[in-house]
Amino acid sequence: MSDTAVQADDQTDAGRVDQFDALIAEGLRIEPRDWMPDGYRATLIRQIAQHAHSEIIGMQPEGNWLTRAPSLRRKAILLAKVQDEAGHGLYLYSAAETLGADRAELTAKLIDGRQKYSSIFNYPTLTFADVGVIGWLVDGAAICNQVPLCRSSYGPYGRAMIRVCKEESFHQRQGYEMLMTMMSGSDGQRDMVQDAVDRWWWPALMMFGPPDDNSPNTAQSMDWGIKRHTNDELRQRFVDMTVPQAQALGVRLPDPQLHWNEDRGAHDFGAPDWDEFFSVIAGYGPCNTERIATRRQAHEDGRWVREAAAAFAATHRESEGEPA
Ligand code: FAQ
Repeated sequence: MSDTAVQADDQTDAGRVDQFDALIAEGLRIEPRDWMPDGYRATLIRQIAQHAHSEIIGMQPEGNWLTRAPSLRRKAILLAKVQDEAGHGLYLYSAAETLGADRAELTAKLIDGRQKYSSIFNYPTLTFADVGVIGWLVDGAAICNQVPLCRSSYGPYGRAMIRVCKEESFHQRQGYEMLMTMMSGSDGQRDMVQDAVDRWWWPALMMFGPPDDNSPNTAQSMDWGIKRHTNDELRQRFVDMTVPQAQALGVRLPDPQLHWNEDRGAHDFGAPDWDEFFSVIAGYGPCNTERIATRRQAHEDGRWVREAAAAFAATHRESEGEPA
């Protein structure tokens, strides 16, 4: 138990709150055994669980192309990337467990539709160019969002994010490199890339969440140091980062309002279709039903593995003389 937690045992509620607030104000980390307000714990469990579910469901759109990758090299890269996403999900479920969440319960909430996962993974991957565009735009947006989360006030979450972000950077580069290759290929390949960019651009902007004036959680999450920037700030950062990359690639971003604003020193850009966003997160996107059905089936198919592992662990404990 940390010193802070030991001290917290002897304190009044007001004293605990003051101590928690002081840690946050000083930019120090909250650790699992430290006292924390119920709302802080619940917010973290919500965000970390949603994030973990996103990584796991996020394996599906690209996983669909593993058997159809155009070369052994592309297949090996994609396999490694999809496996990395599984690893990210597992770190994140572990981080949620440090807050007292039960992993089996989180999975049950995902497959029953009681917890969300990122809207982006409810769109289909129609061609292999989508794999490159997911790496470039989706992993690019994930990096923009997640690098500041490395400084999140909750220790296990921030530390998990450091490794996740390193791997996401590799993912983003492999996507960009694949698109560079396709853009230097045939007209048909260039058209495939442009078509994929046209379909993924707006959903990528939606990954940052609703606009700040319609984001119920942002203000409190920023006060608690869980989030370090608002949704709109990060969306702006992503657009500014991506425009020169699109120019280097030779693709057009599908937004007639997109232009450099000299006064702001940033790009102006159009608004995503927020009705579409809210419909997708309510369960009505193009692939929501399919994604959850696939996850539920995988969970059922893995039941015997979980049962066998639990039985083996119990036998092992018994043979070691530990209570089962
Ligand atoms: N999709 O008040 P806010 C990845 C929900 S990982 C679905 O603004 P908040 C890696 C939100 O939960 C991608 N739901 O909420 C990869 C809240 O729900 P409630 C995932 C969304 O939490 C790449 C409600 O709307 N990344 O891509 C979305 O302050 C390639 C109100 O919103 C993370 O999860 C959305 N886009 O801010 C994997 C990062 N946006 O209250 C495979 C961590 C909002 O009804 C392949 N999360 N909602 O339960 C965050 O930074 C934040 O949670 C936000 C939302 C920014 C996503």
